[in-house]
Amino acid sequence: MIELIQFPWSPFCLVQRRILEYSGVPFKITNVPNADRSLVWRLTRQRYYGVPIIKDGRNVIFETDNDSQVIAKYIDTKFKLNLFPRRWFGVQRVLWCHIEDKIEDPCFRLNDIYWKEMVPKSEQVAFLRHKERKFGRGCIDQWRAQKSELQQQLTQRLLPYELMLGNHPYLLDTGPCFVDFDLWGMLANFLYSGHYRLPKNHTRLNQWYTRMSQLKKAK
Ligand SMILES: N[C@@H](CCC(=O)N[C@@H](CS)C(=O)NCC(=O)O)C(=O)O
Repeated sequence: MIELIQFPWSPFCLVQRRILEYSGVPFKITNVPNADRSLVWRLTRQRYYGVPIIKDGRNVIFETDNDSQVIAKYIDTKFKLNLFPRRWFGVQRVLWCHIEDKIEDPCFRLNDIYWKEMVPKSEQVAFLRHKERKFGRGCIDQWRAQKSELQQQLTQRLLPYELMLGNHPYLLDTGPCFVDFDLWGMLANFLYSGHYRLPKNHTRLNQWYTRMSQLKKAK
């Protein structure tokens, strides 16, 4: 059985979890502490410490660079999900770079404002240190102060996706592609704390999000 090694609010882990759920195959979730990647390090034979990774029997799958999508392509091929159709090869590549940079950025900052509600007490000091080492001292307080600007930024950056849903039920086509799951994961991270709603004006995106949250591959 495929094992997804993750932590629950990570946008990138949410993408892979949703793809696995969509596939309908049974899989196992193993959560690791945000600040302790020793399991990932061991499984990848000291080649990777990020999440997610997946383990499928003796195969351990992990990304080779920021935009590689090795895990999604592995699941897609194994379960014949058709999330990477040839005609959208180039367009998807452009879109996932935008989604995982411009969309992910305000999403994770807005969710991290509520970090104390997600991170177990025993892991809080390591979590805060990790964030402050990466984004500077007091970063989470700054994001809290910028909350409404970050929300406005997210609303603006989501407009192209709202427009894409004008002609078909998924971003590119009549069925879902990888970028649907990718965008879903970023937004699921934004909504994880339970303190936000998707921008009301983006009505198609709201409907699409609800649909994507439950979508199962037709048998
Ligand atoms: N492009 C990678 C990005 C994965 C990623 O950035 N994961 C974060 C957690 S959300 C991580 O583990 N970063 C390394 C760290 O926290 O030390 C993917 O799609 O999986």
